[in-house]
Amino acid sequence: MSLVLGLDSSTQSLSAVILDTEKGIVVASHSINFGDDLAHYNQPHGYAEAGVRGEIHSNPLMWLEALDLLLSQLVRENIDLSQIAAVSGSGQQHGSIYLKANFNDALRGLTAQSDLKTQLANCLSRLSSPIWMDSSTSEECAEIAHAVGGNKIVCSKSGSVAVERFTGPQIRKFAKTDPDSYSETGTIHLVSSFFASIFAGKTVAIDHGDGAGMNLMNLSDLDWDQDLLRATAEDLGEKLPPCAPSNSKSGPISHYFVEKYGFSPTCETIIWSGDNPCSLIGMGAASPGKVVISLGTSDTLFAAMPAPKTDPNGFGHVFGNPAGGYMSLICFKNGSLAREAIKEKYELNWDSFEKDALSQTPAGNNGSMMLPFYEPEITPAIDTEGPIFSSDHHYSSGEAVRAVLESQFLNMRTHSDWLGVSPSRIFITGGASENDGIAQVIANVFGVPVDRLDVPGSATIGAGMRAALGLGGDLADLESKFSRPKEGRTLEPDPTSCDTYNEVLPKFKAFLAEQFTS
Ligand code: XUL
Repeated sequence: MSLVLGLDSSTQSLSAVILDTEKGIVVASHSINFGDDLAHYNQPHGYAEAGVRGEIHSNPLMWLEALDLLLSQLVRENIDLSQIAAVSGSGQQHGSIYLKANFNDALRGLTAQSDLKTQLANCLSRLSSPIWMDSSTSEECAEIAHAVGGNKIVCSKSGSVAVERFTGPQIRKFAKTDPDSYSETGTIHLVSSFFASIFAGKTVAIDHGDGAGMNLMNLSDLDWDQDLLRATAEDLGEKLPPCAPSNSKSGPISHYFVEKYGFSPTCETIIWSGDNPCSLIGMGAASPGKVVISLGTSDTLFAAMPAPKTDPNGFGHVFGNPAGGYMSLICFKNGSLAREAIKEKYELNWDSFEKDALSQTPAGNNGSMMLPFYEPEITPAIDTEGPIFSSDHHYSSGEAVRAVLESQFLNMRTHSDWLGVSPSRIFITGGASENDGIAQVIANVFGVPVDRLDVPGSATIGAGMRAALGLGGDLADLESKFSRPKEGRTLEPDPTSCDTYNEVLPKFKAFLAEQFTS
């Protein structure tokens, strides 16, 4: 059998691809959009902004219902799941699910006569899951850092300073604000290890890629750090699954999926990883040398690293590379959030965003800039009331579109300097990467050619490739089949625009710095 299934549970959707690893083709792909397909959860973008301190949570039952819906739709489309040899997946990073001690028994006792949501609802010790967009834990970050002797130590141990969206500070806040439910919690899972456990029918490990996004794992031995555990919450070590390499097998698929959807009982499950680590694999960037920009709900810039190197400014992160070694990652919260806000405000669609708006204005936008921070930004950490424009004249649609894109990528260039890599090409992925106008601004701001992959959804493809790697597949072979740049779609930088951006960069940095001093 040469078929593998890769899933991606992201902020707004749950997606699947089936890869034929011998022929090198994508056999099937399918996606459930939480807002459109599961509108009854009232989370149109996959989360609710409920709290007073910037809390952003999702309903884990919605994720479970999405999984049953996705698989039943694949079966309805006559996709034969019995031919799948292995399954793995990718999850939005940092999000956490809190489960009572009955979770394992409930997984073992699942029956195909009912669904996951109904059978697992009673296992939740916390009804909602904080996700990566939640920025409500500044207090807890400060407490964790103080307890271990400062953020320098948190960073040297875990690869990141204490970060609001990371799972450790989120767990601390839960333990402080709802101690009874915290003590009722038997296991805390990441989105990735939660889904992986459901497929395996038992609690499985957290991989080194996603585990590093918790402020709890020590990068030197890739295991939970006792000081960080103690600084975070009582008895935390007992509530976390073990850490394990990303290609670990977790046994044959749960009988639930065999009986309900026709999977083979010999189908192997491989533990899941985070969406960015999976994307690193999908983009063919697992070995140092390639820089990837992913344009999603958040924008991220990441690259494989031979040895961990931490960001002196505290914004970047070091995660485990699913292929072994490390990866760096910088996350910008206002990615598609900001692009969509401008698109809506000027009543554009993606075509007119590029053709009628962006093309009306020159590189550098005649000096009109903006800080496109519709939500509190994390790189740099700035809690604005909304976007800030450098000029108070009314921005035309062309000026606004150019301002949002230029500022996003100038901000990215500014905050990726510490990596010390001068890429000779940049590989881009994510929904917005299909837009040539956006891709061309990246090529011009960074001054290098920009390539895109032949297949959409690098995290989902990467998850499928990881399923194959877990079965002993060869990374170079898989990359040659699934991580090829799309032919004829390379965008070359325009030298005049590159010169303009080199001149604009110090002005953008000064504009950004003003916000911290005003
Ligand atoms: C990475 C991060 C986001 C999420 C989005 O640190 O917070 O990219 O992984 O799914």
